Amino acid sequence: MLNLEQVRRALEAAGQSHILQFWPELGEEQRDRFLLELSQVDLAGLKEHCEGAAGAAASGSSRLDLPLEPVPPESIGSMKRSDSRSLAEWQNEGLLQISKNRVGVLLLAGGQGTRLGVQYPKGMYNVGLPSGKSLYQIQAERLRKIQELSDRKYGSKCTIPWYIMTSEFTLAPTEKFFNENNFFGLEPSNIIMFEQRMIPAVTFDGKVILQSKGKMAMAPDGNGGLYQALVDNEVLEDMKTRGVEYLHVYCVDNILVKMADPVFIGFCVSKGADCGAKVVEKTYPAEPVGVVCRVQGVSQVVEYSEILPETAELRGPEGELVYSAGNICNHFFTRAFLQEVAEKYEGQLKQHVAIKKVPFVDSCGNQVKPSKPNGIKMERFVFDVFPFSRSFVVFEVVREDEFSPLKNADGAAKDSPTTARNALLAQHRRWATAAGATLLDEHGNALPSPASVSAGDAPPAQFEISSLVSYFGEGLEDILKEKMLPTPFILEERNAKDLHAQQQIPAQ
Ligand code: UD2
Repeated sequence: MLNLEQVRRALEAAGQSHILQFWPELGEEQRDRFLLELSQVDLAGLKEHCEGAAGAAASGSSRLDLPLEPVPPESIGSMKRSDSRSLAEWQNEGLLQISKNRVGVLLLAGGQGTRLGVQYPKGMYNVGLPSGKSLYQIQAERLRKIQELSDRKYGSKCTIPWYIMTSEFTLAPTEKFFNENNFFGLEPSNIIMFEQRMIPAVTFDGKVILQSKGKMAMAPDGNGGLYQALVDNEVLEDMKTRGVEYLHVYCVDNILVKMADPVFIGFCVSKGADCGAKVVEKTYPAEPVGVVCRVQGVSQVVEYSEILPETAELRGPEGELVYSAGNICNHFFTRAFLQEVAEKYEGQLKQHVAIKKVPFVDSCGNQVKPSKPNGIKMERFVFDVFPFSRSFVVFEVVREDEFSPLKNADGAAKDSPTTARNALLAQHRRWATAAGATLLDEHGNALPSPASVSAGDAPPAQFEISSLVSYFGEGLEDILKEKMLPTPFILEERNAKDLHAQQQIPAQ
């Protein structure tokens, strides 16, 4: 930890002496905490950070005004368009890599979840499923199941390490939650939590904002802070020691996320890709997902906040969106590529500007809650390494099967707890119907088949399948064929066994 004199000098050199303005008023404990915070900040780079942030905000729109091109078809695989033989081959390849302990998953969970408006990490959120499971539990169980499927196919006893990037806001509660829930049945040594860096928010004239008299207004450095965090926390070394060569990186809030998706991993590995992204077809021009495309021949994502509206709105002859490859924050990386990024490119990653309302203490010591944006937060984006890829591929998936993010509180029309819950229940209903089950309402009447229920109809059948029973709808026929099941119903390992046993008894 630095001492006061060292900090004072560094702040002076950075033109940020105001940070210590209230030092004389602070108590012993507050001073210790503040010094620790200041010691953890990159003081040598503070001047550049502040000037850079103010300059970037002053230069106006960050909208990208360059012509985009769609990703070439030869780099695209698709759950909809690729033939079933290829899909089966990719799935086998993915399961094989998993069985050989070459696959890890990495969760981006350092965000503050401001739009959802809860005070705890989003992964702990319970969207109101019949089982009451949190997003973290759903993910953990999918991980357990895909390990089991790989083991069964290849006779292995494999492990998929789960790396979880948190931030100052999310680390402690996430650790506590996993502990309290017995790591959801996973081996604790295979769950590796680490913290990304925090950086100060800055005013439009380039001054660090004080959140209180003894604390700077800090924010995580965006999900692209991953690459610095991998180095800071020796995560790449851990991957190497475990023999992990491929990483599936995903964001916390997609209730349908296919953890370590073998089809996606197998596709990327078969194509010799160092980098890959899953996409869904965008449904409307302003949908808040980035667009995976090429700009001047280089693969990249143009984020929804940075695409020109007129570009997003462009339509082809059939009325389809021209830039329709919607990023769902599900990425594939080889360890070799991540190593190269860490060694050569991390410093070159683009900085993105977010203008926010940041509560602050004014020069007279008054606490202020601003009514209009007053601060600049700089962020890096996880996909900004794509331009450094030598072999970038895209994998298109079906929205109903793989993408339903939780972004907003209930009441919002889209991406809320209700829409996430309904998406999962609708999927499980489709799986049950495909396996030959008939679901009954509370009066014992058969519910209409999902095909005859339009997407907007609510509420869906309360029929939930534990991921420990089925990862992607597989293995259900033996359990559910010709069964009449009352709802609400939760298919768990225990009752699945009973139903399976009934299936084995020949009809009299
Ligand atoms: C992200 C994608 C967007 C689209 C959308 C789909 C980025 C930059 N944008 O937008 O293109 O795919 O998701 O849902 O990826 N996070 C951190 N540290 C941070 C900030 C965020 O770990 O400093 C995590 C966060 O916890 C979440 C993920 O990154 O798991 C995405 O963050 P978000 O929800 O703020 O991203 P969003 O919806 O703007």
